[in-house]
Amino acid sequence: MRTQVAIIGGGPAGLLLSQLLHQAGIDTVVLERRSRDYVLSRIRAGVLETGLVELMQAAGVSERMERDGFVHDGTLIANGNEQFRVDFKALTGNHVMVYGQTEVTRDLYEARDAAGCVTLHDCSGVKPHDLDTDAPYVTFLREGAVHRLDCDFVAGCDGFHGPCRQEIPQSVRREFEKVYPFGWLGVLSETPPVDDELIYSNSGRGFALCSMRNANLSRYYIQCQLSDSPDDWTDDMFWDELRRRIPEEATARLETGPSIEKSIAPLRSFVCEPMQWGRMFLCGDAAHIVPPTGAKGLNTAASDVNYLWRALVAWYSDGERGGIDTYSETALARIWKAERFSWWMTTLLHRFPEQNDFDIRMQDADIAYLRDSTAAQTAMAENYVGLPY
Ligand code: FAS
Ligand code: PHB
Repeated sequence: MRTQVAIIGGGPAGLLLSQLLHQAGIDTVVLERRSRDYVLSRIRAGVLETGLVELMQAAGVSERMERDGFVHDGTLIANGNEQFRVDFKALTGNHVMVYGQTEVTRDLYEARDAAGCVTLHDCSGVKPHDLDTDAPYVTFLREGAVHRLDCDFVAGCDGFHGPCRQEIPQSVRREFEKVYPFGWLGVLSETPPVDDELIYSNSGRGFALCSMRNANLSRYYIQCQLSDSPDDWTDDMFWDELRRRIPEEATARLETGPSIEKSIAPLRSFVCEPMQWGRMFLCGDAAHIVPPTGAKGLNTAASDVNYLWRALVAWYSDGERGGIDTYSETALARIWKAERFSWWMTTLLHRFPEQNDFDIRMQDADIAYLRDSTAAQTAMAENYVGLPY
C-alpha cells in the first residue's frame, strides 16, 4: 500500500487532519487500533473554540454542529454559594460552541465514508519506520497479516498512550509533566442542564462542573480521589455530592436521573518537545495533555492539526518547506499558553490535599479578583474562547 500521509490514530486529531488533507486533494490512510464503535463510545470533551468550529467548516463537516451545537457567550464561576458570570462576548467579541467530541468524531467518520477515504480499524502493532529518511513507512497487523504502508509523511495522532512519541530518540525528546492529586468523576444523564451555561464551581468539598450536550443531555463532573473507581459511586451518592458543591440556586434547579455513562479521568499536564522527528509530526494528545478544567484538550489537538494541514498543503502544492520545518516550534508556542491556562483554572478551582488555611484564602482572593476585575475576566475570557492560531 502507498499513500501521501499515513495517519496513526483515528480520534479527532487524525480524522480532522485526514479530512482537511482530503479536501486539498492529498491522499491519506488512517490506521486506528480500535473499532469505530469503541472510538465513538468514548465520552470526552464538550466545548469547541471558534478555531475548531472554523476547521470543521473548512473540512465540510459542520452542518450538524451548526444545527445542534449551542453557542455560549459566557460561563458561570461559583465559589461556595456565590456565583458570577464571565461574559466572553462583551469582553472578547467571541464565544464557544458546546458540542460533544463524540459528535465531532461521528461527523468526521461519516464524511470520510462519503468521500471513500480509507480508515483501517483494528490495526495492531502499528510501527513507523525510516522516519529520518525521505521514504518513511508504517507496518501493522490486521486481519491476521502484516501490512506495509509506504508514505511521504507520518502524522502521529495516536493519543497519550500511542507509540509515535516514543519514536523520537530519547536523547532528543524532552518531556514536561505535572500529575494532579485528584481525578474527575464524570456522569452523563438524560436530564435538562441545570443552567443555560456551564457552571465551574469551587467548594470546600472540592471542584464541580455542570455542563451539557443538548437540552436533554447533561454532563456533570466532581473532583474525586485518584483511588476512586466509578463503581464506588452510586448515582445517589454522585447527585448528593454534586448538590453540596454547587450554589443553592443551582441545586434548586438540578434535575437528576440515572447515569448513562460514568467514568473517572485522571488529571495531568504534559508536553513533549519537539513535536516532530524527521518526517513524523505529532498532533494532539500524542504530544500534550491538559487537565480538562480549561476545555483545551480537544482544542489544542485542533490547533496542531491546523498548523500541520497548512504546512503539508504548502509542501505538496509548491514545495514550500517553511511550515514543515517550523511545525513543532509554531505548535508548541500555542500549546504552552494552553497548558498555562489549564493549570491556572485547575489551581483556582480545586481543593489540593496539601492546602492550608492561608492557601485557601489565596484561592478565595483569586476568585474574588476575577469576580471584581474586568482585566482579570478579559484575561480569562480570551484564553477560554481560544487564543489566535
Ligand atoms: P485521542 O486519544 O482522542 O485519539 C487517539 C486515537 O489513537 C484513539 O482512537 C486511539 O484508539 C488511537 N491509538 C492509540 N494507540 C494506537 C496505536 N498503537 N495504533 C493505532 N491507533 C492508536 N478534553 C477536553 O477538552 N474536555 C474534556 O472534558 C475532556 N475529557 C477527557 C476525558 C478522558 C477520559 C480523556 C482520556 C481525555 C479527555 N479530554 C478532554 C481530552 C480529549 O478530548 C483529548 O484532548 C482528545 O481526545 C485529543 O484527541 P486526539 O489527539 O485525537 O487523541
Ligand atoms: C464537558 O462538557 O465535557 C466539559 C466542558 C468543559 C470543560 C471540561 C469538560 O472544561
